Amino acid sequence: MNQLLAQLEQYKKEIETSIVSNKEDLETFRIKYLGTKGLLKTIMGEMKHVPVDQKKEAGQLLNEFKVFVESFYSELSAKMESSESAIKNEIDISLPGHPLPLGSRHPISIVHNKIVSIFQRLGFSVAEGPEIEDDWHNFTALNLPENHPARDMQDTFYISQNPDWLLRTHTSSVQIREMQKNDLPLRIICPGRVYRNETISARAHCFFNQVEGLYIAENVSFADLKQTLYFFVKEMFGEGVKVRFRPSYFPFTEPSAEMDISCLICSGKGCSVCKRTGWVEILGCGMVHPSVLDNCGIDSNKYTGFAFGMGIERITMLTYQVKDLRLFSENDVRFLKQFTQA
Ligand code: 2NL
Repeated sequence: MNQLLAQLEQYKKEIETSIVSNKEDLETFRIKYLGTKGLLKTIMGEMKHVPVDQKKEAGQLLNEFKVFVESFYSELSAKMESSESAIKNEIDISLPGHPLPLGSRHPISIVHNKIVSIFQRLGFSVAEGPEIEDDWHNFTALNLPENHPARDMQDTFYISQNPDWLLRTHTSSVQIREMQKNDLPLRIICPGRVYRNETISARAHCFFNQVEGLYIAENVSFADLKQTLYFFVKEMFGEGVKVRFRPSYFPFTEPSAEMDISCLICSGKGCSVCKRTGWVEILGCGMVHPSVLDNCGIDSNKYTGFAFGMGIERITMLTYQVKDLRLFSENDVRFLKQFTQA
């Protein structure tokens, strides 16, 4: 019986390694193994020499072998059929496929992702909120007085059905909502689209993207603000870039500052991008005004915080030397396909 088993194993190996590459080979295979004088018939004939007490077991083995040979043959012929029909239809299956045209990421998204990942490494989480806001979250809570020009119809898009509703003019309104949750310390960045009623030009648009940041805890100082923004600039623009702070004014911060970096184009020598000053402004920042904290139910005697805000379009224009911000919203693929994730 072991002898029979070994014999069958050897035949199996032989069958499995047989080369069948065309119709003639296939027919030769069939005759050799399955034909009327083929191997299968021959070894089936051997059954009569098997002693009676072993017939059952031998029969089983031979039957398994038969099933193996037959299914091997039908697989081979099926394969042959499909490649035959491919040839008939003149499909050259060895040719490479048609390339799929791939899109590319929008430059604003590339820069947005980079800014977000830098602040995430410093422990900031991303917060989002509504683009349609009420007057309180967008202006009042931020210490913007009743007669402030930003509140003017000229500068802000109001929703005509309800004079209390408007399109947010900054993502500070998201930070106000986060502060109201009163879960301190708070360390967030708020990226998103904002709207202002500006005449569209190479430098201004009625919608653009912003990233604002906010850190509130006990003993947060202006030194923390500077260190955070130094880190951001080094990661965003590289080690060689210089930074300076200038005093400024915002109703929602005190003290307030604007941050400049040395011009990326002329490295400070003076060119048209930096208007020959060697510096370009990239963001506004400051210590959160105590009234803003109080407006959100945060004890301004216990907590302090810093905040900053920057325009993503502006950073993107500096990074890629884009001269006209309208290109970002025109969806011209000739422009868009030039940007690769750095
Ligand atoms: C700019 C100036 C700034 C803030 C944004 C802020 C937010 C809250 C409280 C206090 Cl909730 N401040 N945001 C602070 C200073 C400057 O943005 O020129 N952005 C493009």
